[in-house]
Amino acid sequence: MIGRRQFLVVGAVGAAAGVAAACTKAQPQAAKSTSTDVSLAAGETDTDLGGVKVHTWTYGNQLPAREIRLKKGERLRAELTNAMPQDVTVHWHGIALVNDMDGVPDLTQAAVPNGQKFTYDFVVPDAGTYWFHSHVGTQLDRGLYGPLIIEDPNEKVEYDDELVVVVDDWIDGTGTNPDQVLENLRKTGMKPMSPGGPGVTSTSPLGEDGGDVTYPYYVINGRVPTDPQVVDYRAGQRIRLRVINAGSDTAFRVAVPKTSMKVIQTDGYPVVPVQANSVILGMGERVDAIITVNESLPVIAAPEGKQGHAQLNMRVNNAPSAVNVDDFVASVRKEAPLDTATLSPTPDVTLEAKAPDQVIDARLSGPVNGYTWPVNGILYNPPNDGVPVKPNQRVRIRFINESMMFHPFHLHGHTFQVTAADARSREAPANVAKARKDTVLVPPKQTVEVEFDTNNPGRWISHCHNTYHLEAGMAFFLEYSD
Ligand SMILES: [Cu+2]
Repeated sequence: MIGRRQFLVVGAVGAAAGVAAACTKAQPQAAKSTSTDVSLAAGETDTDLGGVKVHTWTYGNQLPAREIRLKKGERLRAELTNAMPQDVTVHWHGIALVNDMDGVPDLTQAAVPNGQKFTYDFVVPDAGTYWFHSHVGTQLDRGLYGPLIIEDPNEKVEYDDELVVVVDDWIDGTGTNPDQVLENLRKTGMKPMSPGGPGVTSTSPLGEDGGDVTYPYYVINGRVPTDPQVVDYRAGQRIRLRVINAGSDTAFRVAVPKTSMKVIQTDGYPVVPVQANSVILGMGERVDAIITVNESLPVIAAPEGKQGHAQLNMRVNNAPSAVNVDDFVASVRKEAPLDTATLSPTPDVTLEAKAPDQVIDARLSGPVNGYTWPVNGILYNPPNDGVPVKPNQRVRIRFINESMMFHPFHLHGHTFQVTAADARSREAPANVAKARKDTVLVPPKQTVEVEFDTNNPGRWISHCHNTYHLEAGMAFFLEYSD
């Protein structure tokens, strides 16, 4: 077992190396990498979701937070300030960064109290669609999130424009808030939602339980479907959708009427392209897909196992859309969606096949003892109970879901390869490598196996990306030094 002090040393060395390798934007010619400076002011704000006014917490008074975009290999410096009544952090979801910049309270840093600041400073090694969000308490179910897009100047993907689509389930400021939601779940130990709601269909790969929370709204880029964001395009434009599920308790099926999506990436990593009519995304997952827009059409996200939908409108020639959205949502629910875990990685990101040096079983269960969600019978207890691994080894994690609810499981600091996904293996043979991902859907009563190489020392949390399950203990962490 490695002590806390050693980990702080590891982190400090990594950060110092990052500083030495980078310089500021003012003198880019002198450096291997340029840097981008942003400020993230966490605070309370009044936000208009499109006729629905809510008081919530955001970074920079904006929902989602202003997009951060930089190039692969560049350095990001983000100064977080806190004007909120709770401590806060920023986690950079999916980025293989130095451990002490990972934003996990009690594991990689002390959360930042009201009136204090913390500067995140790290190099982004990999291109793709990522995002950032608070990792404290139930704050992800407020408005503390935003897109993080890393471009690869050498990427060979053709499109004319891109559209970042951040999907979320919304309850904060609607007469309750996420802390009260969690308190109610703990009090009742039961879910307020009856199983088998109208959103449940026989095509659901996630079973009959859509989640623990009933949300009044679903939003895309902070707007409800009755007054959605509108983006103008010319007929025939090829649009790269970068879809991010920033929800806390909701998986979404994403689809565009009359349109086949060419799926090219998931969780920032390229896949062998496939065409899909709809893609299911668990909380924390992302998908990049290219579509051609020939007429005004909505982008739709249908919450799995729940009623309603989220929407964004793509407009061509200022024309209204002819699509009946309710009919389209119903049709999307009838057809099996693409699960990104079944995709094949491109050869350049496929892990070399080798036997694992270590296998870690993570048995997921709950709710037990009221409202707790343990892993291997243990509730997350940082910085205790870390799982030791060794550097430069192949590690396999088997996520064994013994519960009746789906869990999108996320590993920080690494992008694993899905190697087996139970029922879904029928679609892609078990011995064929599947997508590189940092978050994977683990359906009820199924086992999903992932593998990765221990090439980024530190203390890395692995957790369910359901905000309430994480707060109720569904996490563990790996630890290693180099
Ligand atoms: Cu979960």
